[in-house]
Amino acid sequence: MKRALITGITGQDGGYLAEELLADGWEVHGLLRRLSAPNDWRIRHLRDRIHLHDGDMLDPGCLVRLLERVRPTEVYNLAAQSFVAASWDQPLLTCQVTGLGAVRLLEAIRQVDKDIRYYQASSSEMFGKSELIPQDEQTPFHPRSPYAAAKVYAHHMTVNYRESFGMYAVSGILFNHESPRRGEEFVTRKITQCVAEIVEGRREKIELGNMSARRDWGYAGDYVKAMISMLRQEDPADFVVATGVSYSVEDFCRMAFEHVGLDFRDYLEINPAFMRPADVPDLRGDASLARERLGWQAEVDLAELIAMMVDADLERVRDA
Ligand code: NAP
Ligand code: F7E
Repeated sequence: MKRALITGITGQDGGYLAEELLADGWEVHGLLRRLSAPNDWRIRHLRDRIHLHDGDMLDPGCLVRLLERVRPTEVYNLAAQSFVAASWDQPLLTCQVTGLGAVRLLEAIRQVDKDIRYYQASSSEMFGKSELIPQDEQTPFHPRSPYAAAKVYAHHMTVNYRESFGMYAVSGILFNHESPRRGEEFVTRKITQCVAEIVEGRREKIELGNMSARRDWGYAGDYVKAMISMLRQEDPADFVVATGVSYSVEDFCRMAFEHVGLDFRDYLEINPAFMRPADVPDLRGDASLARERLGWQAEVDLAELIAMMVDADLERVRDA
């Protein structure tokens, strides 16, 4: 039976991954944590095609019961406190969900059925202050935030469960990937949403922090395909997933404003409140291994991604 369980199904990547698996004939289950108000806007269009189960990455018992009930062949662990900036204010929560959450799930798999294939959502943030550019699977980690440190822990534990217990457990070291479904607190979506509001006369300026940070931004819809492919190999291995091209936050901002015929310098205000205690200066991935072994490569470039995001935000603001 082709049956997958996704944690973090309500997040940006969860919906795209569920769509891909459904299109390939898989039965899709998702872990949904209880909130005081529903947060399912990214998967509402899939609600009658997927199976949702209440639970939380903080609760080991519910993870065991969930695996026993669903009996998946593949588990994608996307659940995390994933906002780097928030991780300095909530370092222990971030460690509990983003770091230990992965180990709770690995333990549950070890207990219920060691043949379940496990995907861990590792992150380019693990390279942090690395001076080696571009980064690949061999580049040493230098995490620069509680979030990144928690991801490094989860990453190493995934490798350990693979090497110690012979489990098919792999990590995708994914560089930044964005989409119209990106959370509004992340810089790309914050910019595209502000552009749309400025165009529609609902806002006068945009406040940002570090404009010089460079990121390798791809499209989330492309990246979930690499996740699936990583779980379908003969032998388990970790892969970097990236476009291989980096741009600064300022570049992103300029291109987003240019898409609607505006000059970002007329609207930008630097606000130190958006600076981080420590930032990651330059991330650019070398995804050669993924290209060779998975046949994967990014399809959408930054200009296309920005157009997609600004246009979607314009539509949303106009409809609001
Ligand atoms: P996201 O939009 O922030 O989604 C995170 C998901 O985790 C949400 O579904 C959230 O549920 C869930 N979650 C948080 N705490 C939980 C808990 N205690 N129990 C159960 N679920 C919980 O993240 P994303 O952008 O889709 O990224 C997916 C994964 O890839 C994350 O692990 C992220 O750290 C990692 N990653 C992302 C990128 C990127 O650029 N997007 C790059 C590398 C790695 P709610 O909806 O209820 O909050
Ligand atoms: O910041 C700078 C900020 O929050 C990017 C997560 O998905 O990708 C994401 O982490 C850069 C940083 O993403 C603002 O200082 C400037 O240098 O969009 P971000 P992130 O920190 O790269 C990785 C791969 C993950 O794994 C994470 O889960 O932009 N920046 N001004 C700003 N950032 C924000 N959020 N807001 C600003 O106003």
